[in-house]
Amino acid sequence: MMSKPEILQVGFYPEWDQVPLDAAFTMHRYFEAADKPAFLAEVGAQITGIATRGELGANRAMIEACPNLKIISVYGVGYDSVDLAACRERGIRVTNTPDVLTEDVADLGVAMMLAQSRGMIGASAWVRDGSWAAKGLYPLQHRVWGRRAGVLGLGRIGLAVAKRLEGFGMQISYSARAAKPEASNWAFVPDPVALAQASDFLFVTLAASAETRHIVNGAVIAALGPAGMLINISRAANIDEEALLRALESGGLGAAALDVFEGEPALNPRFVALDNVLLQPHHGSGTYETRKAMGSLLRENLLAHFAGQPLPTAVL
Ligand code: 8YV
Repeated sequence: MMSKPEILQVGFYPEWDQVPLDAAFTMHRYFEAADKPAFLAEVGAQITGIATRGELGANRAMIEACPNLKIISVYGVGYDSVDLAACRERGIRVTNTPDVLTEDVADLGVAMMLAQSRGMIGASAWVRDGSWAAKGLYPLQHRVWGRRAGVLGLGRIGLAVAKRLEGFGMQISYSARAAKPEASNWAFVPDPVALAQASDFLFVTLAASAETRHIVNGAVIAALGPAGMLINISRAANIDEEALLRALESGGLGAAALDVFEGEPALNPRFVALDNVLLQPHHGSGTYETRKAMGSLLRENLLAHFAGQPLPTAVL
């Protein structure tokens, strides 16, 4: 009987993924190892595949600890935490899980905008803690419909966000490498500062890379301004968090709704102290339906590779 391929499992997967993974592969649970460097030294030579998560990736040290590595399968659309240069040097395949999560991430981004603009988290507390009865009407908030939305990055998720915003009658502008034919109804504004100036709500939806690091800088944040809201459903690295915190603390930016943070799940405690920020735990794709689809695609890519078949969703 052929031995099962040896896979380095970087992070947790739910049981409905873990059971079929254990059936098809010998899974080495890196995330459970107390001494991770020692664990890699022990199992690295046996590893021919890595199963990771979008936010965890696979760095060069991990890749180099696995001299027989052939494929990295990412549970997530973002592969910015995978060292692609190290993979290219050795011809290591890389796959991700696009499309299956697009709509959920877009849903959450729009929900975050609505929840923060209409003060829904505070309003729920207002009812629950008796303030409604004791203090009367909840303070007025701000509408969303008909206002200006900017989408920074019109890939799969940005396009899904913009289509949702059309339903709110919003004036939509977007930034991308080039104008997109499918976006002819919206204004193409390539410069991020100009896009922020044209927006009340600015969605950050572009894939993270070395080129996009801190693309949302102090100038973009200032252009969005005291009445503006920044919504980030991409990666924290796309935003200069220090500039963002200063603007939120000083009133230079009206509000933010964030699903990702530098150092997550730990985040800068200054965010927690602010009442003009909606905080979400990197949950854009966090539904049963979507995570099950992501897990299936993660496995399909690994199974296809070891069967010598074309990879369903290859990045490299
Ligand atoms: C994933 C994400 O759910 O797709 C990505 O890149 O960041 C999320 O949608 C997360 O990485 C899974 O752990």
